[in-house]
Amino acid sequence: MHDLAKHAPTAPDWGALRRDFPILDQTVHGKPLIYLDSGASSQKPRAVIDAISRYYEHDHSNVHRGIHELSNRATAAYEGARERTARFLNADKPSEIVFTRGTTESINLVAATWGERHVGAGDTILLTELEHHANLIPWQQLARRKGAQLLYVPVLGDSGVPDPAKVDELLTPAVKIFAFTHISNTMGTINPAAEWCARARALGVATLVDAAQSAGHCPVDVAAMGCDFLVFSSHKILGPTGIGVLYGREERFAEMPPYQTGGEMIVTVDWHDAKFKPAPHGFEAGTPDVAGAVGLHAAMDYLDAIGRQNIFEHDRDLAAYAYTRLSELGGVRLFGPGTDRAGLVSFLLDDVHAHDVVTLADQHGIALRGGHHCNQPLHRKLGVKSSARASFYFYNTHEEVDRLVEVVEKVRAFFNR
Ligand code: C6P
Repeated sequence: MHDLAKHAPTAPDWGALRRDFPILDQTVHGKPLIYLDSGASSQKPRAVIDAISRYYEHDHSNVHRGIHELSNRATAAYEGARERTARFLNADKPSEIVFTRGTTESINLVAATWGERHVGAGDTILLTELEHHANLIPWQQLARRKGAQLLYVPVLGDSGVPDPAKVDELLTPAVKIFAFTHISNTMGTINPAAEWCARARALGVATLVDAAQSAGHCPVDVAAMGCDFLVFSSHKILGPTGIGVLYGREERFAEMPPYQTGGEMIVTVDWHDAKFKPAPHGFEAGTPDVAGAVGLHAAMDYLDAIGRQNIFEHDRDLAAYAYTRLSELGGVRLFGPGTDRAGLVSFLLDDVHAHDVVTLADQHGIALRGGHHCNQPLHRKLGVKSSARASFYFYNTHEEVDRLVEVVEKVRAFFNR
């Protein structure tokens, strides 16, 4: 299926790594905090927090504008983060990395520029039923503007696996772009990104991979994957909020008109016309989030020092354990693949609203997410309004999963009184 199941060479000291996260050392409602909501946003290690403080204490200025020392330092820090991101993704060049506000803005940028230019009336945009609203609504809006059609690879019920036969059927030369999530934020499905990109490429179809749930949790190599675009958010990979990444293959960026216009993205400006810079700066109008880039750089260094393959194995192991333990309780409906899943588990208790599960878990210090997780059509297809989700990172432990299972049992007992 996917190519991520290789074995990690050395096991990191997970307990020591956990102590790098100051926020985890606290009680909530009188109970030790158990943070199982990293799919929404990860916590930050001291190395990231310190890198941002250091930048503001010593190096901050605006970038690309000044010739003074601080501006030069800020520019070096910002461009250094771009170079680091290119290495993080194994991109060919730093110029293939554009900084945005996050996954959502990255996808909107591609839909509004590449999509505006390349998608026309009668064309097809192919998505899967797993897509987060961020990888659905921008395409919906584009399709509406252009008179294009949206098609979805259906998922096979609660398994959360996109139907392989339908991928064969729907991925045709009529498709302009196939935009899909690498890891589903509700189901934990790991899609075969390299395989799908190769098939799309052979048909001349562009690809966009939503790596919001994968970039910080497993190796992501755009060269091996063969995608045209790949997007993710810093805040889900230990970095700060407010910054994200758009990887674009050089030749794709070259065929895109500007997105936002204004300062820093121009070569020359006249009263009635302007000439624009190429990527990456041509897609980064205005003052960028320099401190965010510094924090993201530190996060990528931290993750790669642990090894993303190690993290992948760790999170998968926890999710598999949680899935098994929860499935042993009666009356729990579990979503997503039974095996071969990423580090999150969504579930529902018979006759108990997900919000009640999450609220009661919170009383025990456990942070879960409850709701539709920005996957409303998917939940509707499953015949439910919402689900509860536990999402794991390398700072979580088996003991925390045991505690979650105990609390879910308590919730069930409470509602069955
Ligand atoms: N999912 C979750 O709890 P932003 O908000 O731009 O950083 O990321 C959007 C996004 C896009 N794609 C996927 C697969 C995602 O999981 C997310 C964010 C969070 O599941 C918040 S809804």
